[in-house]
Amino acid sequence: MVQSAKPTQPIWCPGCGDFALLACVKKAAAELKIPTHELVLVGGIGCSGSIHNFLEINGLHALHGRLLAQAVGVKLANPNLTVFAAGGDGDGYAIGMGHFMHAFKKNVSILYIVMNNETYGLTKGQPSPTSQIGFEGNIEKPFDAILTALSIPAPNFIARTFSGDPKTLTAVLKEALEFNRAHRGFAFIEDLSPCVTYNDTYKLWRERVVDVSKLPGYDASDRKAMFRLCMEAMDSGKIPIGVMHRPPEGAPLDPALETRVLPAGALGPARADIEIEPNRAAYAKLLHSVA
Ligand SMILES: Cc1ncc(C[n+]2csc(CCOP(=O)(O)OP(=O)(O)O)c2C)c(N)n1
Ligand code: SF4
Ligand SMILES: [Mg+2]
Repeated sequence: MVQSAKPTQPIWCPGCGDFALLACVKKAAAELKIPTHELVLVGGIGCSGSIHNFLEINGLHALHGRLLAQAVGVKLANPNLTVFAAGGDGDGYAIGMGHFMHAFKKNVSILYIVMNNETYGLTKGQPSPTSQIGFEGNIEKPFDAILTALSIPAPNFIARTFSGDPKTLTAVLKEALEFNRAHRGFAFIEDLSPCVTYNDTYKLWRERVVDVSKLPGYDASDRKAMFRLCMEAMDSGKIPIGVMHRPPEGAPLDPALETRVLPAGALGPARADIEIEPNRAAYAKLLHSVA
């Protein structure tokens, strides 16, 4: 159900990494001066997915793993809105994996944020697709969302951030939102957001994160080189963070989906004139076509 509500107090555990992301989203939207009524956040199911309740924003609570389909629908209905989808690693990389892959291909100008804590926090700490071997009996190697995103050849914005570094997180959020607002396509940010109750990774991640932009050979427009750079960092026990892909400025791009399916300058179906009288002939034609 869509709500444009007054924010409530977060119900997260004290110290949860999601608090940092919440604060940075507020800061990024405020610094970009995006009017509140133009912001929509579609939340997944999980601790992370309740984030829209704590923001002054139009919010929609999606089904588990289905938030991207709903966020894409919102954007196509009204392309002038700034649309976020936000949820957890379980939501996005387990039940929602099919939608995850296709979102990159579709290339709609929305920002998808995954708060990755390597566990199902809300349901009390079971292993998720990103859990390390040995966590709660997990015997599978963790999935890496950045490598998967880099392997899909579409002109998306791709980044990983860490809730322990709010300055960079805010800067990356602002860049992603500006990318969306210029109708340049899909933006994905995986935020490393520790679950202090069931999988407290703050210390470990602080020791292991490495800023990719400081590595020799960094070029965010070169997918192949970035894939190698990330793999090499991971092989040496590091977790690469930073902007992993941004299409080169001014390069010919596959246009974002909303600019391909809607006429130029269209307000979108949500703002179309649906008055009966001026549209009577069009409605009659439509009714005949389905009779
Ligand atoms: C269709 C469906 N299957 C399973 C669940 C149970 N469930 C609720 S949240 C969740 C996973 C939460 O983990 P994650 O998405 O990583 O979010 P977090 O709580 O860690 O932020 C699951 C399996 C559900 N609500 N709906
Ligand atoms: S259970 Fe974990 S993810 Fe959920 S609010 Fe608490 S610390 Fe955050
Ligand atoms: Mg999780």
